[in-house]
Amino acid sequence: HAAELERTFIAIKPDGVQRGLISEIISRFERKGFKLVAIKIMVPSKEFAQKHYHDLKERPFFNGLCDFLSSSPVIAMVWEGEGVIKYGRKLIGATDPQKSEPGTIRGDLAVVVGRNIIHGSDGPETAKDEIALWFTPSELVSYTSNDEKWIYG
Ligand code: DGT
Ligand code: DGI
Repeated sequence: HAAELERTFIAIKPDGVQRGLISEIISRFERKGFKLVAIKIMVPSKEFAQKHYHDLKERPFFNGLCDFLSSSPVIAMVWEGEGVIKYGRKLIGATDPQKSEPGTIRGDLAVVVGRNIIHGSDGPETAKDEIALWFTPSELVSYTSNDEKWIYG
């Protein structure tokens, strides 16, 4: 059984990188059984951040949010696996860390909504758009991992 080719965009935001949480966050996706198919570190420009968050452009915190995302390095990733879009959001937890359950990334590692350390696509359409915004097709690496038969049976 080959894993369905579902992919999601995950970013560790400047606060997560600066706080030394890169390996902690990657571990949680890795140990679950999801597969990393693209990764890079970059400082997005403000214009790029505005594109990423275009859905929020009417919100009062849009400008501060885009300034923040472009203020320091971000780890951009694509993760693959069955149900990874929806379950990735579950691993991440609620947008507001005050409301995220313990055991989730934001619940365990963040305190306020403006510094919630991680982004994850919220559905199949945004996953497709965000992957296309952050990565070129050749940066996405398709491969079989040895564990797959033990993860999927
Ligand atoms: P910073 O340091 O860039 O995070 O800036 P802050 O801490 O002043 O606030 P930020 O960036 O989260 O939000 C920018 C502005 O938007 C800030 O003046 C407060 C306002 N704001 C944030 N969230 C909300 C909200 O949910 N409703 C309203 N009405 N205003 C909000
Ligand atoms: O997909 P999420 O990151 O969970 O949530 P979202 O797409 O609704 O919002 C994107 C980011 O915007 C979120 O990670 C943090 C920020 N944000 C959302 N709601 C608020 C907010 N920031 C502030 N300051 N106030 C908010 O109410």
